[in-house]
Amino acid sequence: MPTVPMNNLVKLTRHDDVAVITIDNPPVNALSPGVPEAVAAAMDEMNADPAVTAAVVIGAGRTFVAGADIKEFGKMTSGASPRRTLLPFLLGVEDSRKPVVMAIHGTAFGGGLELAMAGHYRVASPSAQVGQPEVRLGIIPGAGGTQRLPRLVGVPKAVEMCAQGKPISAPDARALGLIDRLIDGDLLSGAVAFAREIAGQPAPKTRERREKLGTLVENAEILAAARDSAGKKQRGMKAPLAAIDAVEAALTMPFEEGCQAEQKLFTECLFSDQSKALIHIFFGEREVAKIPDVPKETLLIPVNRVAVVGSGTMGGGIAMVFANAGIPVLLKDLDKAALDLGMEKIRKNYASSVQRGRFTQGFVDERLKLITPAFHYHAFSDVDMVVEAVFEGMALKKSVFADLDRACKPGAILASNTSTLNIDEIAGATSRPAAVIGTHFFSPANVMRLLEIVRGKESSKEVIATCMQLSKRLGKIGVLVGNCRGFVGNRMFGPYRREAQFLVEEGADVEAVDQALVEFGSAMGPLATGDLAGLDVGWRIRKEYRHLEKPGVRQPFAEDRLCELGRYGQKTLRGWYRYDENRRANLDPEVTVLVRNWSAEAEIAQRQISAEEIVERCIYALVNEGARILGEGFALRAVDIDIIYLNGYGFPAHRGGPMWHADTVGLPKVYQRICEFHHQHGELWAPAPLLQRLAESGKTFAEFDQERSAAGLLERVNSA
Ligand code: 3H9
Repeated sequence: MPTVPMNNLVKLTRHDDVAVITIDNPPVNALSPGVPEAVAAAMDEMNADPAVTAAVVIGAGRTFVAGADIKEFGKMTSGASPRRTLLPFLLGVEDSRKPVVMAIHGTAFGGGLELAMAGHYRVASPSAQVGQPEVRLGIIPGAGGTQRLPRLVGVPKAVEMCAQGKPISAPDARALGLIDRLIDGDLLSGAVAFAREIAGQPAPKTRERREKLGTLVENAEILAAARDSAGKKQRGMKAPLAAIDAVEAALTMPFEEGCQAEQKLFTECLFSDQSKALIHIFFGEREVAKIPDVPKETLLIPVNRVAVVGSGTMGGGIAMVFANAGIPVLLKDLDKAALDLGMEKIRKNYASSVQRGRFTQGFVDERLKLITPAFHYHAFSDVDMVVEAVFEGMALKKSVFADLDRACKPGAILASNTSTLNIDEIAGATSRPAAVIGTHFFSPANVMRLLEIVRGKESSKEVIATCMQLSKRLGKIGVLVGNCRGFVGNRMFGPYRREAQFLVEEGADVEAVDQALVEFGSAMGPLATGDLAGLDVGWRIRKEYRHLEKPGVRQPFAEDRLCELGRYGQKTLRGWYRYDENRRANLDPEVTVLVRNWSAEAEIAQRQISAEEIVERCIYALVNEGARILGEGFALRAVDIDIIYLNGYGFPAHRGGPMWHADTVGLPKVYQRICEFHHQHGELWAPAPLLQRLAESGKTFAEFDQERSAAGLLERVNSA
């Protein structure tokens, strides 16, 4: 079996009469520069070799080709490298005189699936996945995917896959005709055997097939429904609509023209701010896992059994998160009544997941078996980790941690779900502060992807590394943050919601404030969010910390006053809005009158406020506090803040997070507006020193991250 390396990324091997072309570009065999060229050269060589009857293309390592090289896109849009098109390369593959079998394991995503579809046959391991996830990067398939996929699976499925970006399993792809055969066992031998079976037969070219396409009229309803759904579910995003337009082109144009139409749409998307933002998020989600002083090799603590203290909404949700990941969990509360209530809520939650088709009844039954109620700490002696989720109060948390210190085995991780309290003070209640860490889940814990991992002064590297790794196992995205009040997410959320209240107190309508932020792309407006979370939560915290407020500095009052009237939000069916029994929000004219009266008493001048100002006031409040947090070292990188806001606070992904958004607007402009707000509204708007420094030196937050990372200046996050 002679092997000829085409270059260091691709090799050609002969298995008797079958040529095997192996792409070896770790970690995911992306189509980086050099790969297409070498595959094309290998293809020429095997076509010229009379002893070869067919070829197999396969990926080395853990996957087939997971797509084009995403790193190249940034270089192309910044002009650092020329734009490369893969179309001619794929036409060449399809025009091979000898049949080409694509052998898929792991993932054939994006350009990977486009390559596979240019082959004449596709075989796959049953565990493989295929998809066109480009819309998640703000682009569309750009190498003929929108033209070849509908030819293989029909327009309805192609539209769904290209516009929503969700992958499908190999067995589903087999059922759709996208995969020709599933191969159990060794993929390469199965693919070579398959190649021998089809050798000598006419090789079908995907681009020449039309039998599944149908006509524009036949597909009109599907296309209209897809556009409608994209408008609602991917609100504000351009790529899904472009993907639908491109698939439509497959119906109205010959293949080559369809590809040109796709290219045009692809390029428009690639050069858009949305795509730059989403690519920033793609790399950001991987970057946050990298903690400079906690190397990859750090020993992990095995977590096979856990306990959760407190069976309220958060505790119950956290228990479900562990159970969903297959980890047995003890759920502790003070007495049977509290636990029964907690377990009942968990059952209800699961039942509604079954109803919505998210889980099967069988899955839920298994998960429920993993949750064991407990009344005493003595059941905790063999757990590897405890997450405390009791009521938010320092005295109570300290007493729980003192109990945990007595009950848990040495080496167990003691985590607190506190959202505001000082993790070092909590750790001080134990004899093992190195084992103590914050794991701040977001509500509802079983749904929200974010996990803020709060590093205490003494949290050990093993405990940090384990929690970061555990977040993945739990289906969460873990971001390490420093120990300051509110940590990163909630510390920024304070000024954001403060501004929303100020705006209403200055004359903006409640609905106008929420609507402006929804138009900006947020999942929900800030006032409606307050109603959902419960206005009383912030009210209680503000009462506790009132002594810390600086005299003479303006504070919002509207929510405190609403709470005084018993308007806590959705839970009392009254808050900023009035709610019906199905918790549907309606405007409440009473609130408008109340706020107008309170503002008159406080002598706050009323004025018309534009949607633009509403967005600037709320979003720049986030940016300014984010810059302060970054400057103080409580977040490692600006991108960490972006990832927190996207996954925990419904910030629109296509704007890349608050810090990236500020970069996109331009820091000098953001800084100037903040200075104006400072002048108009006082000290709360004092610009963060880091923001001022970057704006004045013409730098961005992204450059700040890059420069510090390159200079090895990323340090551990601070602990107050
Ligand atoms: C496209 O194909 C457009 C086409 O239409 C052609 C147009 C002309 N490029 O996620 P992981 C890196 S667009 C470069 O942790 P996992 C990643 O950054 C593309 N790098 O592993 C990470 O680096 P690091 C369409 C990539 O096992 C490392 O690989 N394709 C790429 O959890 C490991 O990644 C996609 O959108 C890439 N394409 O998941 C697929 N992919 O170690 C995107 C990954 O330095 N990729 N890296 O942090 C994925 O969804 C996942 O990476 C995958 C593996 C499921 C493949």
